[in-house]
Amino acid sequence: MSLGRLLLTGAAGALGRQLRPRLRPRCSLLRVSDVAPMEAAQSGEEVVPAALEDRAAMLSLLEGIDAVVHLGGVSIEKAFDVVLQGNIVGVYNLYEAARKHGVKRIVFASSNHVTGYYRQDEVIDANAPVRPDGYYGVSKAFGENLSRFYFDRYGIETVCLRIGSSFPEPMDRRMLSTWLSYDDLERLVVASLTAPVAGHTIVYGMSDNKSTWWDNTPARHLGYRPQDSSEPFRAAKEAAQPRLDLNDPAAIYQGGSFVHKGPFED
Ligand code: NAI
Ligand code: 15L
Repeated sequence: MSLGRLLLTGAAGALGRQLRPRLRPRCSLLRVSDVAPMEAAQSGEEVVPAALEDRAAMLSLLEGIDAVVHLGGVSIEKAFDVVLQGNIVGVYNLYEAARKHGVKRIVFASSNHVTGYYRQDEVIDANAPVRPDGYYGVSKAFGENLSRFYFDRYGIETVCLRIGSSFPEPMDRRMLSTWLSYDDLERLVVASLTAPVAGHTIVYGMSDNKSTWWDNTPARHLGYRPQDSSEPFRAAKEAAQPRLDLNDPAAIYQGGSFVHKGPFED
């Protein structure tokens, strides 16, 4: 199934650089965008620089687009004013442009930090109330809520991916529970774009890890079936990292070290 005319934001970032070549052959057109420098356009691509907080640029960016994979924005905890521009003003600009151009579906890169203040000894699903662990998590919760509003009011479907930790391999003990391989990321994004009915869905972006804090049962209609697991990395990660200090909030809460970030000076 062709993904049609697809926009990929955040194309210069770590996950954007992974997804760009994987999505290109599936699209009739892949338009890639970022504020940071991007590789030159390949056949079947358009490269369009744009800042998310630039409303006019975003309106023109979405012209003629069928669906969006929205990875762009601030991807770690930062001062509120920085997060505000990229992740709150920016996501509003994206959805308004989508509404004006009749875009049908958006895959929104949310984050596990929307629920980072749940404990590592509990398993939650996407129906649990949000408990963000910082301004970054709050901004992703805003994106999830805004996308729900645009679905209820305007029928724009969104799949919010609460991505765990998507890296070449888990980097520490925590990521044994949160890891999402790049291949599974691709599977999840493609499933989100091609599910016959997506509505407004929130799904945790994780591989088939043996230990997990998240239950994706409410998103089974997407048809996402992870094929990788953090388990082959477990012995090495446990040997490399001494046992966790269970008085440390980073070892207690699912958000890990994000619970230590800030406050930031103005
Ligand atoms: P990244 O930081 O490598 O890429 C984000 C891209 O967005 C960058 O290329 C940056 O230039 C661009 N960007 C930032 N502010 C912008 C603005 N105002 N206007 C236009 N472009 C802007 O992040 P990464 O790892 O590739 O993550 C992609 C998305 O997935 C992010 O939204 C992040 O929050 C989310 N995510 C990633 C996780 C991971 O494990 N890599 C985990 C959870 C969520
Ligand atoms: C995120 O949301 C970040 O974008 C990423 O850099 C990782 O730190 C990830 O969460 C995580 O929780 O491991």
